Amino acid sequence: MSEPRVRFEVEGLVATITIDRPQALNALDPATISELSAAMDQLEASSATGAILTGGGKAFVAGADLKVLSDVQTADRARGYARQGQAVFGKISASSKPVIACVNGYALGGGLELALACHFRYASERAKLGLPEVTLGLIPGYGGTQRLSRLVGRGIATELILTGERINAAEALRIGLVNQVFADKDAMLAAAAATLQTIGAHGQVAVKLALEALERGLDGSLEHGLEVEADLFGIACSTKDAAEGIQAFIEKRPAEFQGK
Ligand code: DAK
Repeated sequence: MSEPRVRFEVEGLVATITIDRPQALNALDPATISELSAAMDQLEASSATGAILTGGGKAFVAGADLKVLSDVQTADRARGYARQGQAVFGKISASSKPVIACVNGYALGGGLELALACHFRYASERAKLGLPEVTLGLIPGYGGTQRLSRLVGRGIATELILTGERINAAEALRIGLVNQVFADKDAMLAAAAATLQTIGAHGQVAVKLALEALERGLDGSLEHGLEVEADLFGIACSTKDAAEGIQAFIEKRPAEFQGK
């Protein structure tokens, strides 16, 4: 049996998913993508309330596995490969538990697209991010054209996609591609774990509904988004957690949420 390419670990409320194929800078081959899919299923089933997604060794993910892609010669097979990745990345972005990408090094092509599928991103100062597909005669195939432009705006996304240039962590922070930058990987992982602990202490039904509102509401008109938000707000208001949260505020005590 081959070595696992993705590790899934849980400590307290926080799961860590590590893409661990350092000899190929964690490039995404079909086996890695399917292990990533299984790790997301483990996250949903686990007691963890959120996950860190990071890379083993010096890279986050240096892209789709170009050695595998070099064998994908027909449009149909390429499309199948794209759909496999898109399905797993979609699973991450639609996850009911927050996933923070911790970008510890190269996040190129499919690697940046993977980080974009996460709910938000932290970076270490060593991070290098870019979508170099056009330099290979390709275009992003795992959602990069769509998710990057929705996150940083069409103009900046177009420039990054058409030039294929890599940007550093400071520039990624400036354009809003990552939320925070840390001196090194350990500091980044500790901060991400602390963020997930903070989120994990809140009412988990509310966290799930907020993620759902963001996921379902942002893709259409503002009117559509507001309708989605109102529907989910209605559900949140009728939970025991909401009753407890409001009562705890009135009684000036910490809330004891039960996730119901
Ligand atoms: N695929 C396969 N192997 C890779 C790889 C990749 N993306 N990136 C690195 N490696 C391997 C290298 O081949 C090398 O293996 P050996 O030669 O030692 O066997 C090992 O990892 C270490 O890499 P380097 O020796 O090159 O390390 P350096 O530190 O010198 O350079 C680098 C790091 C990240 C600058 C360099 O490795 C590099 O330029 N890597 C390629 C980056 C890249 O262009 N990535 C692809 C982006 S395009 C699609 C779906 C998605 C996509 C396309 C189509 N369809 C559904 C059809 C997405 C495409 C992309 O991701």
